[in-house]
Amino acid sequence: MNWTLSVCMQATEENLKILSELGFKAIEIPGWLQLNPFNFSKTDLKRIRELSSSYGVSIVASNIIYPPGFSHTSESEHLRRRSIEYTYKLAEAASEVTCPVLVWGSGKARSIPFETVREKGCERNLEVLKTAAKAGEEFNVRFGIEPLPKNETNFVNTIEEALELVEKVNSDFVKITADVRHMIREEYDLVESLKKAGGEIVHVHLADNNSRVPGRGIIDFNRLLKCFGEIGYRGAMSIEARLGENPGEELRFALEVLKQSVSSV
Ligand code: LER
Ligand code: MN
Repeated sequence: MNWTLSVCMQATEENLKILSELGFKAIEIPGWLQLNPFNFSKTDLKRIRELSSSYGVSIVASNIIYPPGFSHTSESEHLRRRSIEYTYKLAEAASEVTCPVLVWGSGKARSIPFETVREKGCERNLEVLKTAAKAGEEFNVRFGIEPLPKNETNFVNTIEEALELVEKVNSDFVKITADVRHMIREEYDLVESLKKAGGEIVHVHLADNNSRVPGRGIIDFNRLLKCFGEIGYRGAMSIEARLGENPGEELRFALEVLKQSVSSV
C-alpha cells in the first residue's frame, strides 16, 4: 500500500493493543484530549509518545484539536486570543509527540456567529490560520484545513473554499485534509474535487457514507483509492469512523476492504 493506514482513536493501552495486533503502525489522536497544551506538560506528552511507540504505533495526525467552547470568530476578544494562543502552543505540543499533521476541523470553533459580519468572521479565522502557519513552520507541523458539512460549520464546506483559504494563508504549513465522508455530501463530484485539490492534500480521513468503516456503506473505495493514486497522494489515511461495540472486528473488516481496493487499483 502506498499509504500509511491509521485509525482515529485515543492512544490508550487498550486501543494501541488492538491496533498493533491488527498490524496498524499508526494512530490519529484527539488533540483536545491528548495534546491540549493548556493541560499537558512536556512530561505528559512524552508519556503519550512513549506509550504509542512501545506498541510500534506512531502518531501520524491529530483531529478534534480544539476543546468545546472555543471560538475563533467570537465577538469576545478574550476568546479569540485564547484560540490564537492555543493554536500556537498546540503545534509545539504536536512536535513533542512527533505528530506531523494537525487537522483543522473543529467546525464549531470556526463557525461565524449569527451576529457577526461574515467578512469579520473570515478575517478572524484567517488570523488563527496565520498563527498556525507561523507555528507550523517553527515546529515543523502542518495544519490541514478540513472541509466540513453545513450541519457542522458555516465556514469552509467544500474543497474549493479550502483551496481559496490555503491561497490566502500562503504557507507550506497550512494545507488540506480531505475527509471523504464529508466530501460525498458537499462536493458535486468527489473524484473531480480530489483532483482539483491534488498536491495540496496533506492528510485523509476515511469512513463510509454512514459514518461506519469503509465497506459498511455505499462509497466505492476502489474508485476512490485509484484517484488518490492518480493524484500522487503519499501521506497517511486515517479511518475516522464509528467503531461500535467491537472495534477490533470492524477494523479487521475495514482493513480487508481497503487491501482489496488497493489490489484492484
Ligand atoms: C468531524 O466530522 C470530523 O470529520 C473531524 O475530523 C473534525 O475534526
Ligand atoms: Mn474528519
